Amino acid sequence: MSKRSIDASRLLGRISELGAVGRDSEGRLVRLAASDSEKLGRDRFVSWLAEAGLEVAVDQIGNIFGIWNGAGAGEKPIMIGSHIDTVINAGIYDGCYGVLAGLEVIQTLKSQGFEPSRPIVVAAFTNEEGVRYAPDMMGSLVYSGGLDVAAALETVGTDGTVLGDELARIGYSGPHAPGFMTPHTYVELHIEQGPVLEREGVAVGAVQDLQGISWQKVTIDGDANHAGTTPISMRRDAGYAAARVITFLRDRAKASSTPTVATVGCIAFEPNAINVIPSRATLTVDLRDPDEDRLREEEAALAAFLELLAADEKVGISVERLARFEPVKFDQGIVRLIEAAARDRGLACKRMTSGAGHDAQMIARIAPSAMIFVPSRGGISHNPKEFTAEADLVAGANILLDVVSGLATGELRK
Ligand code: HGY
Ligand code: MN
Ligand code: MN
Repeated sequence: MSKRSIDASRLLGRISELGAVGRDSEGRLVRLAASDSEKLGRDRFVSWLAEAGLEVAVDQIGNIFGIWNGAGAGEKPIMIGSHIDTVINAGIYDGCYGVLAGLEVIQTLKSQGFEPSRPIVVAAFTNEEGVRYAPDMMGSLVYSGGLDVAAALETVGTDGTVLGDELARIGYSGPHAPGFMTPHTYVELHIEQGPVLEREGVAVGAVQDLQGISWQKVTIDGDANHAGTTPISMRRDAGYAAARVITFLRDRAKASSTPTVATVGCIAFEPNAINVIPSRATLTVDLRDPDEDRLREEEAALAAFLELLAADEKVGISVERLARFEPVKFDQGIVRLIEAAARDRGLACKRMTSGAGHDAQMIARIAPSAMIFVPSRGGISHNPKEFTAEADLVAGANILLDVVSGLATGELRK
């Protein structure tokens, strides 16, 4: 029997169509969680769900679900999906590819008269990126019971807005309680966002685990003073202290023999004037490692360094925890299904660890979960240059199609 295949032009057309939604005045893709531009993306996705004849459900944290009840109504659903919120000046594939491929898989199966033994649901989780409201993967974290929905809705964003107010304002404060459907299984298709698959010429990644994530906000308080008249020895320079934090983190990560990564993605000075020694610096620290003990070591090393730095530079330093997720192992059975599906299609497949955070790491708390990766050109992501070749996008969606239909009927060997 010839292999089913998704409708490539419908999927590719929707990826580029959604990629055009929510661009700012400079043409950058910026669909931050619960913003007006994200609402445009949400509305477009919901219109496609309705076109596909799916039941649309929205929960209290704004997670959107397209539900195909089919024959197995009442059974735990197979859930597929990702997110459609983006970072600032994003590429068009991160998250959106997995959501749209999930919808495409359902539409393909429906159109071919496939009778699933259980409902199949496509999900778009709220605030996966965490750029406007921390932590990231918030919608799936709440859905899986890792964060109380009321607390999440009270989150104050980097712009001073409150998430719950924004979701209500854009019309996505839904009635369903997060977790209202416990998935039978969850499979997330995503671009790799790293260099491995392309470098090794492998078409499919069977993601078996995901590294730990630690987000902190560091505030350094010194004294504003005159840039011209203040001797170096008399300075309490918050800006210089912040620079020492950045170089400390890079030097440690570079010297490490493990895959530890450290990033300072945001930094701000006060009063931020060319001739005033900064009185305050605020910066964010993103630490990641696949090994929990190593991640703890890195957090402890940073804390010890900040103590020394405060004394050395005569500044005050405070730290606020923004997110902390331990490494996650995915379901080996689903990983084997992904490998079997790749093998059956003659595609090379490699087991991998995910460097990026994903909704799958949260849904793994309530259901067997795993991920499928496809190659990213140059390993680039969170950047408008993010790109995956059409053939790879279609191949990944067909692997998702095979895994889902296998899970829905038990066809695929584990
Ligand atoms: O931070 C991450 O890894 C994801 O893009 N939210
Ligand atoms: Mn993503
Ligand atoms: Mn991302």
